[in-house]
Amino acid sequence: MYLDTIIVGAGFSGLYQLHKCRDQLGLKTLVIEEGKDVGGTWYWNKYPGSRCDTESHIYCYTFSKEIYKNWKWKERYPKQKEILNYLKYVEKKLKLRKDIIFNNRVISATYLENKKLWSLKTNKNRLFYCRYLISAVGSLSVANIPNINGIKSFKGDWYHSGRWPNKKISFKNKKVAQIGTGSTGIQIAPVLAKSVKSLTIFQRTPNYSIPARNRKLTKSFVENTKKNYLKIKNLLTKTPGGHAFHFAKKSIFEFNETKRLKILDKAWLNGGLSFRACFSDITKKLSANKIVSNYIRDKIINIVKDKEIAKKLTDFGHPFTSKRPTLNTNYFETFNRKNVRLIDLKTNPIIKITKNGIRTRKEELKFDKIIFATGYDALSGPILSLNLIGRKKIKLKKYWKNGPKTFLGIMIPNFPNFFIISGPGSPSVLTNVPAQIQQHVEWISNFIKYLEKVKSISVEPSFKETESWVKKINKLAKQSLFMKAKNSWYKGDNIPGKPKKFIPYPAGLPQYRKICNKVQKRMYKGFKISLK
Ligand code: N01
Repeated sequence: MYLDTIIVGAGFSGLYQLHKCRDQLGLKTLVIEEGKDVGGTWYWNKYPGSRCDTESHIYCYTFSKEIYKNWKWKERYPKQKEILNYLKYVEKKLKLRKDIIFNNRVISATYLENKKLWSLKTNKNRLFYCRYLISAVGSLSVANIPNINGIKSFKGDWYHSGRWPNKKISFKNKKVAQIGTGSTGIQIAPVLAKSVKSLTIFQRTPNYSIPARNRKLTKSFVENTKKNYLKIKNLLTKTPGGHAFHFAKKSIFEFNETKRLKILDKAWLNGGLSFRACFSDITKKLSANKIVSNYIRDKIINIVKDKEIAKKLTDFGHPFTSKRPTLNTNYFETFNRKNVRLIDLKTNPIIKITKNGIRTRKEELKFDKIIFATGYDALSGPILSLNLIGRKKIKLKKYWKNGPKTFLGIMIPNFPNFFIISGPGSPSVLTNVPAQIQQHVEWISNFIKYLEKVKSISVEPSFKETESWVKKINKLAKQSLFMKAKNSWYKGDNIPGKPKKFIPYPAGLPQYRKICNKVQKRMYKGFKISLK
């Protein structure tokens, strides 16, 4: 099957990109999706307690006033099901389904230099050809399932949060093990704890977490967001993370202790990701960060009744926000329940998974079910899973051997006409992802429009620009607090053998947008465009 454009993935990015390519650029476009339906992340992440920790009125598309105004969010943070329904609504509204094929995973993509086409193969042995190939596979779609000895011998069921089965799973009265305490684990535990017989949480690194303070949205709030559609849309282009909050202008050091505490208490009570923005320097300056990190530690210690457990939950060893900040609803309170236990993997590591459960250094534990909330081979993993072979038979795996290299996070030398939405080298996971996705889809679409106009047969970035983009990211990362975390998936530390390089662009969405716009204005300087 021959197409102008193939998009891989039918989540937030793939759906919008299909609309742009098909309906605005007039290209014959197809989306190939592994799942049975649209949704991407929100199709796969059906684990108990799954919801977004960005606020609903901004965790959505803003490109269409009509779509924005016609959808009513119910809660401050939308549940997985609600986001999935939203994406299905958008898909229906834009009549996208007819150009999506489901249940097909792209297993290889090879550039045919003589034909100037990409050839794609799926796991169902279907073959496709296209001129433009766009990755909309997301940043967090390749599950990290730790290679723990004995997993095959386990008689019970096990699941990864990001590959949750499509059927209903009952945990009622079961003995459950949960490995991992990142954003996902912190969401799962309080929900599961209510119905299981016992929940044993295996923690490798304690995590800072801010109260989410979820609530039902009032009618007037919802009406207000719709009235202020343009204002909100505009605001999301101005804030560093594409969120609806600005960072405070003043440093924490401009206040005395009493005033500081008052500001922190107010932000804590409000909850949400904006907590980190209540002073200008929490995410930037170690001395400011320390004060806030200690504040959070004290809050947690106050919640958890058992002081030994509280200590284990707060033995952080990294600054707040140097790893992905998480939100919680009663996560720390969960450890006050009689049926919940914390295992600190630092002092009591897992030796193996057995027929009946998990053996740690200190004991043998029996479980009916194991949940891996162990995260992802982030950003580069999903792109590498496409098994791309570019010009001169160059394998992407080889070119990225020492870490992902892209220009603007969008294109790779020797991989012509291949575009990435929210890929390595773009702000992606450091932002409110739909905001970044829209910026990328619009930029890529403008680029393709230009390429069509000038009758380009192929385009790729120069090595020089690509190398200098990678250097720029490394330099920016070095100046940031992100590098103060010993182990973080932002730097690939969670995957054995993965190059330890900071992956996303860390200087914020407005700065990144500015650079992209400049490249566009300068007729795509940094890209080599070959004409017919
Ligand atoms: O994954 P994580 P996640 N043995 O990598 C531990 C998005 N998200 O799924 O910190 C034992 O953050 C690991 O320990 P450590 C969001 O961007 C969004 O929770 O590496 N433990 C950690 O505790 C988020 O950041 C929403 O030492 C192991 C945990 O598993 C991203 O997804 C909701 C281990 C993994 O945490 C990923 O979050 C949920 C091992 N071998 C998620 N390997 C929204 O609301 C790893 N761990 C939008």
